[in-house]
Amino acid sequence: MKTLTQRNKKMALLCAISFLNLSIFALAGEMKEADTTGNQQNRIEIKDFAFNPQTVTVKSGEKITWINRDEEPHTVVSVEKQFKKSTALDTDQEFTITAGAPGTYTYFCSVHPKMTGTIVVVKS
Ligand SMILES: [Cu+2]
Repeated sequence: MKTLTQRNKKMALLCAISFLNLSIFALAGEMKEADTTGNQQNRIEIKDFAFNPQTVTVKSGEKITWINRDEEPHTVVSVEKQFKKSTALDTDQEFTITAGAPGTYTYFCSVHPKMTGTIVVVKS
């Protein structure tokens, strides 16, 4: 009878520990997920001489990041001079801006002017 009680106590302890572990895992998972969605929302990939996605909608004050996945250098230049032009981006190099006032803005690559994209900024 004594051994059985001890065993029960041990089981209860084990249960408590695994429950605690699960909660920590769940919490860490949620935080990680929130992080990645926040970052990837406003990411524009430059690939095969095109901006992907070509149009992004962001809230005023949010960041937008371009990353060059081509072997060729590309730039990001605002037609309306909404933001300072990027340097020539090498492969895997990133360029980040912060969206300003609401409006529709177009940009292009000064090396390949046929490459264009649009940023729609809405109120935050
Ligand atoms: Cu280009």
